[in-house]
Amino acid sequence: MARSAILNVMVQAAMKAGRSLARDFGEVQNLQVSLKGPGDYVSQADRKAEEIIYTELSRARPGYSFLMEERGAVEGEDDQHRWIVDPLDGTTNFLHGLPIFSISIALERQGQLVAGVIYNPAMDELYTAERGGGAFLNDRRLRVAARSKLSDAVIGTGIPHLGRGHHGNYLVELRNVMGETAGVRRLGSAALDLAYVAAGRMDGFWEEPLSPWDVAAGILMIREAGGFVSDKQGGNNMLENGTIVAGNELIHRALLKTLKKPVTSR
Ligand code: 2AM
Ligand code: CA
Repeated sequence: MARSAILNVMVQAAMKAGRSLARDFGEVQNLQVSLKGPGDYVSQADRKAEEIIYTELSRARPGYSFLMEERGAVEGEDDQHRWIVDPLDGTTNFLHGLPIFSISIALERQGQLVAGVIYNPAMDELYTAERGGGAFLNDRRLRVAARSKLSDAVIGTGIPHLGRGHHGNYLVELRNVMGETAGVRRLGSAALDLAYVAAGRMDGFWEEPLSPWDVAAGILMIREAGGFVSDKQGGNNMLENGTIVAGNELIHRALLKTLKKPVTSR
């Protein structure tokens, strides 16, 4: 599989930051982190990874703009290009020694997503996609799952937690989805969830509220794997309104419909 120069830059940045995260994750797992400061330790790991990505990307493409989870928006001279970066998606998992976390890097050109990388350093799984060039897990071409019925589908989601999201509304959605599907999974890294939908490991996904860096690379990944992604209204404003629904064409449509239902009695 031949990668473009720009995708290679993104892969190098993700792998380098991934090595740093993997080292820090080892410390968390070995309980070297004092009980008092695991949160601080993880924030440091997060910031270190972001610094590596920022340095690598700005060295390779000086002037491109950034939107990063920790640093926020950094305007470059080149406003046609913007990196959208989450240096550690799945922070809670990382903190708890659960090896389900990822680095997500997307590139926008004139407002359009053109390249994406999602890397899970704990499993050494590298997902890449380029607009028009398909999506890959390491060297293997990806295709979304072909299941056509919601009743056969495994659907990923994110459950809102303390201080975040509308818990009552979410429970109505969950109740409806759990009643119509083969199972619901909650992994804790939205970027990785979307990569799993692209890889056909899960048939669909929905979550809110999410930030642009959680989903930018995953949106391209799924579309390049032949899948469908929209916001909860069925529009294309996932980065703006923070809602996302994904799957193959049929599952995506069915999921959108199920999420709009009022509470069912069953
Ligand atoms: P994080 O690990 O980078 O915080 C889990 O359901 C998903 O939601 C993860 O991708 C997580 O990203 C993201 N998330 C956690 N808190 C969030 C917040 N306050 N706003 C948006 N996304 C959040
Ligand atoms: Ca995130």
